[in-house]
Amino acid sequence: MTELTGAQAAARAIMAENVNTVFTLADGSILPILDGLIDGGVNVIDVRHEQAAGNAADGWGRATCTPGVCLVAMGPGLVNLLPALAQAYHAGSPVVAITGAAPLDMYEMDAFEDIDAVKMVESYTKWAARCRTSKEIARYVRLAFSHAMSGKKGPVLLEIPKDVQVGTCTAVDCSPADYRPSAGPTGSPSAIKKAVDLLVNAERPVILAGSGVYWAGASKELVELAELMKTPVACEFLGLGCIPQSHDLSIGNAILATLFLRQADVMITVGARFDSFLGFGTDASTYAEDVKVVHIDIDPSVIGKNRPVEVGIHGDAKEVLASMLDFAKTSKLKREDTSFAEQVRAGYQMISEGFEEESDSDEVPIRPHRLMRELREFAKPESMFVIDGGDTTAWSFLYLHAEFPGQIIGAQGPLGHLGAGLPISMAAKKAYPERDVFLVSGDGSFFFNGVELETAVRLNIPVITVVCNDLAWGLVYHTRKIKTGSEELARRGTIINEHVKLDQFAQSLGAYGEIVTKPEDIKPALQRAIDSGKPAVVDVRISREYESLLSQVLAATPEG
Ligand SMILES: Cc1ncc(C[n+]2csc(CCOP(=O)(O)OP(=O)(O)O)c2C)c(N)n1
Ligand SMILES: [Mg+2]
Repeated sequence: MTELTGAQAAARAIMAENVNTVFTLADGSILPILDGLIDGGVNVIDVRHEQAAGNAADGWGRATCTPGVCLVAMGPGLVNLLPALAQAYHAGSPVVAITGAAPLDMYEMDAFEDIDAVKMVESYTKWAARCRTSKEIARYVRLAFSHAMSGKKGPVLLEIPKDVQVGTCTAVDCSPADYRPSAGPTGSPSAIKKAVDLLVNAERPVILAGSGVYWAGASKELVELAELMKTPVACEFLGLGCIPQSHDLSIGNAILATLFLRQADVMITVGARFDSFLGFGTDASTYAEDVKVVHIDIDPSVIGKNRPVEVGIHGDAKEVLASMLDFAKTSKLKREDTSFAEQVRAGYQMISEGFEEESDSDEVPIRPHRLMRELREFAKPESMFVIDGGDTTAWSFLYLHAEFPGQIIGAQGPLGHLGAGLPISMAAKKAYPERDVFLVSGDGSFFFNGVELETAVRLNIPVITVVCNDLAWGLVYHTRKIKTGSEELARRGTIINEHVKLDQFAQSLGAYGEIVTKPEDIKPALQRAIDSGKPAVVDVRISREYESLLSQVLAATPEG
């Protein structure tokens, strides 16, 4: 048997998970593991802030549906990681975070930089543990990956004290197939039958597909079921693109689709939570009072949580949708009536055309609608978009289209935490180097992690950042303006220094940078950014005149 250090055993167990890229901000407390990974040929992306390491690991998880790994310094490094763990936790993204700790015999002795890591991350991880002996390390690493990937995915933390890393053990190699289930829960057959019966007998059915469809890789089953049952599909978060937006049965983003949800008599909600974006499932302006809801989710705790359901199915979206299809096909059940689907799609197209008209503007400063359209027209079919910001997110979801799963990643996810855009884009570009990856970011959001351009330049990760620059925390500004009618009040705490030049900021870090002020210059500037072969920032100056739909919705809520 081969004798190894604990750190080498950790590296081997991580590599056994097919991890080829990790994100880190290192110190001595984790360097032995990093050494093991580097010696094993793993790509190490070393960033400028631990939050970015965590956000990038989350981005890797979201872009690839495989675990994103980050290693951060003990104590203060882990403190900086916390927002990224919270973000990944809400997004259900599989992040395996590893940190060091003071030697075990200094435990609770006020060792320098030592904190109670497990306790600190408890609320924002699915699982967190300290590994106490070198021989247990590989087992703990496997446990960490299993927890991150099982059921509803999410972040985990493994703390490995330095003496445990440098101690020795013997190698016991396993592959994930040895310790992970090959499929998720399938859902109860009687519930599946009930769900299909409801769907087939519905007059106005709608499917609401959330991130759970994406995580389960269930896009094919979703589209097939929708086609068999002539049922329109609205998507939210990572569900977007699980049915191509150009498909005749797509009615786009769930938030816009609320207009159509109201007409539904049966709603199949799969892999989505009835949270505030979905009016908690009860909002009278969004849902008919007597709509029958089938709720399918990998997390049984969300079923029936905010609204009663007709049928609740605990299961993996792919397994359940496949079983629904099987049952429908073997029982020769399908819907023939296409009239509701056609009517709803026509309504969706009419709304979309309205937005297109609004983007037909030569105004300077550039109208945000126009910027979004230019960007959509410029991008290639396989390009990916990562979106970060307030109004910027709202405009992006209106104008950018997802034709495949994961084409648009909303960096904030359900937590709404701004600033993860650049690290997530870097991870997406590392995962798909052949694709153009555009970060579409608000100016405010870009500032949180903009310094990671240094990482992108140093490690040659040519992400193209398009800053929708209104020199403001635009969403906060607009919401206040709508609420108070006062420009003076709206400006309080929301305006950014007009001397800011993000082209120069980018250039100072070795990236390509340009400022664009006229709409006709957007596409040529994007082309120059790509041709530079470098990470790039195209700082597009947009008008602050226009209120996004999101600001209007928020202004009507008490918390807005
Ligand atoms: C980390 C974090 N801090 C604050 C907020 C509150 N917030 C939501 S939207 C927004 C403004 C975003 O400004 P910007 O990125 O410039 O995008 P814009 O709305 O101008 O398009 C703020 C501050 C948040 N969601 N996350
Ligand atoms: Mg802004």
